[in-house]
Amino acid sequence: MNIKFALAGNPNCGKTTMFNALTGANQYVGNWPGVTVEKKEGKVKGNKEDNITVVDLPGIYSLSPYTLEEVVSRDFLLNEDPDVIIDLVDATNIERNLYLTTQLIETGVPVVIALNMADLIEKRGLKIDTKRLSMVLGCPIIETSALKGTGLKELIAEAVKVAKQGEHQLPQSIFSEKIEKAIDTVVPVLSETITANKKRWYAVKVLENDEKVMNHIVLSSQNKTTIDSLRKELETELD
Ligand SMILES: Nc1nc2c(ncn2[C@@H]2O[C@H](COP(=O)(O)OP(=O)(O)OP(=O)(O)O)[C@@H](O)[C@H]2O)c(=O)[nH]1
Ligand SMILES: [Mg+2]
Repeated sequence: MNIKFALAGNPNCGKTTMFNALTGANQYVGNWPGVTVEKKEGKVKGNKEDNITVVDLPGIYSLSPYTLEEVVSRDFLLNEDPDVIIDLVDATNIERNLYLTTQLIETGVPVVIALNMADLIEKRGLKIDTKRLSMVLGCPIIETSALKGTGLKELIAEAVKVAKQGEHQLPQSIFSEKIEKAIDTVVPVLSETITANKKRWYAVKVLENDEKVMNHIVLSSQNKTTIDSLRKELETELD
């Protein structure tokens, strides 16, 4: 089976180290279309059964489209249909890293978390309750050390399993009842060209009046009015 992984995570969490460990010399370096942000793509070595491509996304703190790196990452995740996002989380900086994780989960692309720098956690005598964290976030977590090469086999096996499952759990309802209701109103007016698993993400962005998303979406004047009044209602709720 042809499988595509996207490696995403904060700057300095170990993506390139992981990318090199997964691909060996089997990699190609170029630029993302139209921008001078480096794009690294390679084939996962040692997996004979499947043809796995892995893409090293630029390091980002969020998916808000303010920096070039964020735009590149967001466009890739939404338009190029990776089968799985491998989200590298620096286990020594877990709180800051999980902010991006929640945004990645919301894209509707299945996420497998690589809890990286596990060697440092062990050295410090700490233990992270990955079982509980995995339950809360609704995605598998594998402890890894990209530097020492540990956990990589398990990570690939888990990500392949998720890719082969095809369908997956949609992002859960996480907002207040009122916001969730607004999302439910927006989802059906979104075009059929947006795949079902990504509709929730687009609906949230429509409600946020995200400029890049609004430029992509065609709405009837009636739907525009409905969405405008939903936004106004939510503004008062969030004030
Ligand atoms: N101890 C330890 N160090 C690691 C691990 N993974 C990566 N590092 C180190 O962390 C530093 C950053 O690693 P990179 O792979 O360059 O991180 P990156 O995510 O590609 O960074 P950007 O491309 O800048 O976003 C390097 O010094 C690595 O050697 C790990 O599992 N354990
Ligand atoms: Mg890097």
